[in-house]
Amino acid sequence: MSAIEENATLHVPIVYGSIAFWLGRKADDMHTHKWTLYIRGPQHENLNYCISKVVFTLHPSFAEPVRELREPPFEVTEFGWGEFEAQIAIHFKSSDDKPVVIPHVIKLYPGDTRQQLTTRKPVVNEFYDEITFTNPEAPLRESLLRSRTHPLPSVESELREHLTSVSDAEDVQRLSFAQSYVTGQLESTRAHIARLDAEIAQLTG
Ligand code: SLL
Repeated sequence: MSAIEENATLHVPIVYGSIAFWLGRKADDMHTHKWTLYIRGPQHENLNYCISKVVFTLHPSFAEPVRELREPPFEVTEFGWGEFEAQIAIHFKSSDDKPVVIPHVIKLYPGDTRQQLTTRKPVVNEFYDEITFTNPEAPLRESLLRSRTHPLPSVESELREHLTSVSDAEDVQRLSFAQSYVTGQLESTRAHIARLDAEIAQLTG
């Protein structure tokens, strides 16, 4: 084992958030929205190689507000009427890593108040983050290192169609495509200017 591996800091990218559907005509006073609070892999990959359980704490107005999930999908779906701040506690498959607690506001309404409520477009309030493991124990370290080179199984969830895959690779591809488009446009504009300059020179010369 190399010295670098012994002192390894390993990062696991995660995405957490909430997605809320307005119920429209099916809404009543206590149930205006159906929402889901979740933590997931950025590309919907299964995170159970490092996460042992996720504990979601909801507003006390919900029956049994503390919900514990030991298997993915790590999500809780409820019907409700109000926005509130929930807690997501992530527990890890290692004895020395303390749970990470993330507060998260379940948003039901679009930020832009001029936007009409619609049952078609859910309100997604989602964040990308990274869990850092410093010198993880051998079994966890091995699974973390393995996850870098071996594709992880993915998790099926009804929400998948509404939640995009978040990946650096896609961003890099999009940016390099944009860059080559801009370069192409610059070149053709330069050529156009050169042609016009030549025409002007002919007409005036
Ligand atoms: C508010 N801070 O006062 C918020 C609290 C609580 C939302 C929102 C319960 C639903 C149910 C529910 O939606 N609670 O009891 O079925 O506006």
